[in-house]
Amino acid sequence: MFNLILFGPPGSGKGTQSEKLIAKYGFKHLSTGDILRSEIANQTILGLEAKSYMDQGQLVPDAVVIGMVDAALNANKGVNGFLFDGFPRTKAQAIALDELLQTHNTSINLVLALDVPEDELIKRMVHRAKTSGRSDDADENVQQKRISVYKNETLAVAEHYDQFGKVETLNGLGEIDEIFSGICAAVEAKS
Ligand code: B4P
Repeated sequence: MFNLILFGPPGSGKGTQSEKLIAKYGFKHLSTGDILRSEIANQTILGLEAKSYMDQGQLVPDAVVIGMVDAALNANKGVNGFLFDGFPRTKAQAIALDELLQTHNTSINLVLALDVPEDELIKRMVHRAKTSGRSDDADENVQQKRISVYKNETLAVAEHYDQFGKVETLNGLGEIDEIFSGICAAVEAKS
């Protein structure tokens, strides 16, 4: 089993590259952002609570997200590996993920960190807002908030895995296919 975390700031291309990785390697995709958006679309209680955080560019509380991931791991026993996209986003989530994976007798093999400059992140979110209908992409203050949350809370996730030598940083600027080739090389070097 090979478990991969795709890591990076909002708009760095995690979702974009995840789709390509799944098509090539058959990972089970676990995107907390996608699960939360589906809860919002279905107007569940969880979705309504999550929306208030997401619309402000804040993180949804750890306990909510960890519970979702726990449920997804239990519902997908026997897969060849998970691709975690947008999770973990705090050190507490990283520690919880390690513990959950341990109960499934597995662990994280690789954390791939996409490095993209801030001005490009904003450009991509503004562009995505035109087609995604995502309320968290449309507002400049919310975009800035998401980037500052990333710096203050999410960067600690890379530090957490770096102590175990599991982090590879890749340039996330450039052609999507070129970035994908670098990602594949890193995955294959570790598998
Ligand atoms: P996410 O759904 O995880 O989304 P993201 O970080 O904004 O985007 P991603 O990096 O996937 O970018 P994409 O490929 O789409 O999070 C949304 C919100 O959900 C969070 O703010 C938070 O509130 C909540 N949430 C999610 N997980 C959580 C957790 N674990 N804990 C707490 N809260 C959580 O790329 C962006 C755009 O760039 C696209 O339009 C794409 O086409 C374009 N693009 C991609 N690669 C490109 C390239 N190489 N060149 C040019 N454009 C590119």
